[in-house]
Amino acid sequence: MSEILNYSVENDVAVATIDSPPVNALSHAVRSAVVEGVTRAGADPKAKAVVIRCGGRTFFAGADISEFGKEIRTPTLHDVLEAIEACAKPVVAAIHGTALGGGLELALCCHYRVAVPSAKVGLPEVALGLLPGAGGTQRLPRIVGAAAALDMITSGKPIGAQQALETGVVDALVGETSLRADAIAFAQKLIDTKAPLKRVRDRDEKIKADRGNTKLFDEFRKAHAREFRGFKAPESIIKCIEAAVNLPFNEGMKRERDLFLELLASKESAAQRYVFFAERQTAKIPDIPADAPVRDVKRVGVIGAGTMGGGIAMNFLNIGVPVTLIEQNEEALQRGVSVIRGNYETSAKKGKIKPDDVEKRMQLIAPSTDMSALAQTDLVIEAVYETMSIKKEVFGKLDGIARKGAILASNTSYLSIDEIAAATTRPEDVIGMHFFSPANVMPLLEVVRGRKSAKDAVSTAMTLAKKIGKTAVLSRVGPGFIANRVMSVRGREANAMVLEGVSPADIDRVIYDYGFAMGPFQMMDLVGLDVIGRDSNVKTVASELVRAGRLGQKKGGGYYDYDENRKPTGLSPVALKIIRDVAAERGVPQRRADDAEILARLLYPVVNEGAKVLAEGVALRGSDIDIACIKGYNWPVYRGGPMHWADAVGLGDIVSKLKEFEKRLGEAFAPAPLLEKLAKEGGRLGAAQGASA
Ligand code: 3H9
Repeated sequence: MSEILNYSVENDVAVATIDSPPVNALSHAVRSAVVEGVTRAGADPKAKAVVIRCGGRTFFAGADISEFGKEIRTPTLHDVLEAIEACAKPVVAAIHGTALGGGLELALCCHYRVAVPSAKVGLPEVALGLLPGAGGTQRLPRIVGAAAALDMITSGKPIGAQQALETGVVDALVGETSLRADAIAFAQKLIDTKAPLKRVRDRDEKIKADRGNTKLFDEFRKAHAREFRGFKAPESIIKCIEAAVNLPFNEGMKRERDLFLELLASKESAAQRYVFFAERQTAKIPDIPADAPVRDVKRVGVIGAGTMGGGIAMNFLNIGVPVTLIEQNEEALQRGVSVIRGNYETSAKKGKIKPDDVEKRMQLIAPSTDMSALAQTDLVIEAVYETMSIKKEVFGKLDGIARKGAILASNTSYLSIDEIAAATTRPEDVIGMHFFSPANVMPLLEVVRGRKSAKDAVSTAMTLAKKIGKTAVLSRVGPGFIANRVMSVRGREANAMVLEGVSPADIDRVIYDYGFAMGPFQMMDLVGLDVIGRDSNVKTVASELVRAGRLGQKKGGGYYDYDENRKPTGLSPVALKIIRDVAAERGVPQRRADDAEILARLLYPVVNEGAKVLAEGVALRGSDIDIACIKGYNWPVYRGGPMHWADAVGLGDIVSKLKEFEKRLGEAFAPAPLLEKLAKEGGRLGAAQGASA
């Protein structure tokens, strides 16, 4: 018998329990164990019904993603599902944790499903650039109808057990702590009442009404066009659900199979599967084990109640952690507090939080203009002006106030944590916690480990990040850390190209077509040109635009002109003249660039900078750089981030193009030694490790 299968019979009910940590993914071993359990129960004269359940923290979490792209050994998932559906005795799925993807598809092949109230079920394949390829697109619509299936499968969002019960995805909810016994009792009742073997494939009452209804699908496509842009899987999912509604079951299954295989072979899915594992890697720090001790953080202090500080504070208020919020004067403090309130009120209006959550969260703020109020906090995050002397002063003061063992974090986006730490007598307690704007929304947190940062200070920040719903990426000290550093070269090249005569609109279009939400000039107009060029004394296009009263969308337009609804009406002739004037003054040679050239010029230097960040040991691994760019800069996830994308393009091609740029434009383009080395050896940036710091 399979080692991961536990088989027993109780009161006429066979119970097949599969236990394959951590999440019972349907690997070859798990598939074999399920088939063995069902086959044995089918042939067992003592068993009149079968319960399939899992040990550990969850029901099957889906197909084993690490097997994709390799040869799939039999029994395949389809073999497993056939064995279950064809079983002559009623089969009951007993669900706890999350029944996801192939896990839910397996449950949908059982004749009945029961779940504990805390369980969740869903088909999240879309997040991997895939579609449910084991009948999910054909069976789910037969239970919930086409419209609900479209929502569930294209969003990938799981639903709770109660909703699953209401929609008929599960047949009954059972006791939270008595799943096994209750599932057996449920199966016994099926035996006693001679209940039929219900097969989802035979049902059509929920899809009949939509047969031939093309409007439903066309409207769905239209409503989600923006959200689905660039992704392949959502359209394939829609086609499968159309097939479920309009074709006989077996033909629908064939359609699903064909489209699944097409997606599986796509670059987009390869990138999204890479991201799935890369995201989980970021939490792993070679010299700090996952179960390393963390410090207790019951109250957080935030210094600075501006946009950044306020956003940072909200992260903690959202999870019920009280925040002491510090500002220099009462007016700034009150302004900061009322911005937070305004944000919560907007969320409540939109139904994102409950109305009484606004007060609950606001009451967790202790505003103060006196830094000594920070004596009660366990973690202080400083978010003041980005000047080293100011930071040092703040940390020096904090050193005299904070309790022993409190973590002192800076939200600096490019200054040295080591230098800041040196302003205290406890550099081991000092780290960087770099949030991305807006800090309450963007999912990235760069945790910066200084030379002297204590391991438990680092692990506390990594753990806290997860609690506030962020993905933490660990960075060593270095200018701009990871995401800002690698992405800043894209901005540098965009500005340079514009001076060479390339239209900002062409640059924005190329970047948009690549998959970013907007191009760099659209972004600058949105953020405000006064904000972007604030610290610069150099005459730039941005500084001249500001001088001409063009601050961006908010005032006068920027690179683009805008109508009264802030819709762009085209590139501004004023901006174009400023560009020409600055270029002439600097004597910049004019050249043309096609779309491929624009893309290479903007993004190959990002790849190159990533290789430098790795070689310097600032990032732990290439995949961390990808996650930082995806989570911090909305790099399109289906490209996999700059490192994975570069691997897909071919490192050799990137090196030769960079050399061409180097010859033409200077040594800033010289390929990083690590990039050249990997290109020569056939290595991959996405799999590369950072130098040990
Ligand atoms: C599918 O089903 C296709 C079918 O339709 C058709 C096939 C023909 N495979 O997330 P965690 C690993 S596609 C392999 O930290 P949590 C994960 O890498 C699949 N490995 O835990 C990690 O490893 P490590 C559709 C998997 O408690 C460890 O398990 N299903 C898989 O925070 C713990 O994971 C999905 O997309 C997998 N399927 O969350 C569900 N899942 O420790 C994907 C996890 O070495 N999984 N691992 O880093 C999840 O969403 C979460 O893991 C889950 C648990 C919610 C289950």
